Amino acid sequence: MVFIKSVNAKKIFDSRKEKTILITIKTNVGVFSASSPNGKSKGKYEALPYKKDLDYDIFTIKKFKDYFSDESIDCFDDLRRIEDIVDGHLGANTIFALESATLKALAKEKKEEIWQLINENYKNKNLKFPRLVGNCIGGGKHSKGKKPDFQEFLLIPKENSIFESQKQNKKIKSLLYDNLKKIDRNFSGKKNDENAWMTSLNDKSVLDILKEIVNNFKIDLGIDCAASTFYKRKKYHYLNPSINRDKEEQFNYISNLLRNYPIFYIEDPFDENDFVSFSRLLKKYPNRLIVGDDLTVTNLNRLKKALEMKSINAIIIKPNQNGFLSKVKEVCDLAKKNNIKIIFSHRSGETEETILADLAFGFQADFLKSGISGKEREVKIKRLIEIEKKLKR
Ligand code: 2PG
Ligand code: MG
Repeated sequence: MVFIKSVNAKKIFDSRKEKTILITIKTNVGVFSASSPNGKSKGKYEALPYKKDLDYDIFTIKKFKDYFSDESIDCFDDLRRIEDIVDGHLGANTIFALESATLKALAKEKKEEIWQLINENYKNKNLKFPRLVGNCIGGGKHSKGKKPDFQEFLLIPKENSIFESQKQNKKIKSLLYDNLKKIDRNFSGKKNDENAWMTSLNDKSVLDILKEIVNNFKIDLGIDCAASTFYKRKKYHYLNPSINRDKEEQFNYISNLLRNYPIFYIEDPFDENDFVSFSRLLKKYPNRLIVGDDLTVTNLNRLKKALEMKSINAIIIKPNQNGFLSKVKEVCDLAKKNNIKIIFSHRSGETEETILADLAFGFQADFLKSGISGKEREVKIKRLIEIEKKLKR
């Protein structure tokens, strides 16, 4: 049983040097901290990170100290007791960090790993590891200058272990450095918010390079278009000023890309309100992963709508898009019941928090999207490798 005796909160900086929250709780089993990341290409329907702002949440959470200490937490579902106290008073980043710190305390008290707390039924089952999804080249809101319109070009290794998958992703990422150097006259070796290469090439030229990679390595290819970030006034505004696509033109453009390139995974190809275009695409390409992120924002009602409309066959789970881990669980459960693949994901502004790996494994996600390099991304992958090693022993 865990009792929270006191709670403290402070500002720390994420990988983009933006402020975020770190929460520290004192409990009967020790002191535990956890932090939350920050997104940049945020979905319109995400929960707000803070009730008013970060300072307000830091001030407010301390006031709940005496209420927390009345509650005992003995299993994952008991997190609801904390949620009942903070609901309506704090933002999603604050709640996620608080619940994460509480899970760390509970793991310690039970002498278990965090992932083992998530679903008791998984304990004796044949557990699978998520496949890595690593951002190798980036554009959109995460990059600067002349750049691809799409936000992320993703490598998804087919290796059998996380260790080998990460090795593969690193190898290909450094190979891409050489390729970009040859092809992109403006390439200077700079990295973007998620430590992916910044290039002045356009989307198709990047895909041409990656097509070769897919031919030569055991790897699948993905893209995150983050299309809501450039959809305004009923048009998709591409960086080339002569290209503005309306809904139908965007649908045809994306369809052609899927026809001409070996794209296994495509995230947010359309605006976050356009469930219809998503479902048209899924109908046309049922064997590709049509992934909702800004569309579904780790929200049960948005997922229900996507299911009704048959818009997606895969969903991004970002715990801080929601905040409440009990609700994250509901979203995962409903997705699984409907054969929707689950991708746990980092944010573009990350901290050195590793709990994402435990959550991904605990919820038996199909994929973990956590970049390729940069310490904030690598600690999560290393944590997954650690779990892998422990289970093999
Ligand atoms: C995304 C994410 C993470 P952000 O769109 O999938 O890669 O970006 O955290 O900026 O929302
Ligand atoms: Mg996304």
